[in-house]
Amino acid sequence: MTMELLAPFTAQLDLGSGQLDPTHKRIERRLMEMGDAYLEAPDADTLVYEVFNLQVPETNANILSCTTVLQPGKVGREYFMTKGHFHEIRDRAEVYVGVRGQGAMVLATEGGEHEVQWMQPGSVHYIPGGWAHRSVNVGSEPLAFYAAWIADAGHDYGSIEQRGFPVLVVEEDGAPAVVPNPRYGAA
Ligand code: M6P
Ligand code: ZN
Repeated sequence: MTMELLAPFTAQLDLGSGQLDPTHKRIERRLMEMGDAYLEAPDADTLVYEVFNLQVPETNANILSCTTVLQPGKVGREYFMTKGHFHEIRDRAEVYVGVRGQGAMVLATEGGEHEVQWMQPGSVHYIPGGWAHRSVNVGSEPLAFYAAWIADAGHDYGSIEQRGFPVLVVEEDGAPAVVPNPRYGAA
């Protein structure tokens, strides 16, 4: 078997800002482009999160990774969150490591099983294949985490845009609460 020999590389993760240096590709998500994800319509085009990617060939022999820096904030009672996705190749797994701030990871299967895990600096999360995942910033400082996944996995956003997640993470009496999503499953 022949294999492509890549050059080893090292990047530096800034534990304060969550940024990776060097970053091969940076993605920015603003409220207006993900407005439908929230129950209430956002009224400003605020920056919600940035993703700092380390690129490698997208094959099942490689591992893609990135950091995400998710700003604190809310739309109505819902905390700022990522879009969330299944992997296009459903059985591909992923690992998250909390770097800064306080977060919630909402996980769901296509069958509607769901789970919420709490993220903090040093928390390590294993996301098995078949579980969609979304991160939510439940604190008052930026939430930063590192993620690594099998590089051919791909992102399926469409399923989440159509059905949503079974639960929402909202602020209730100044603290995060997990509540049913009244719009879950609606096409
Ligand atoms: C994590 C990983 C990335 C993902 C990012 C933002 O860092 O799961 O693959 O892109 O979160 O989440 P999303 O793509 O759902 O907006
Ligand atoms: Zn993923």
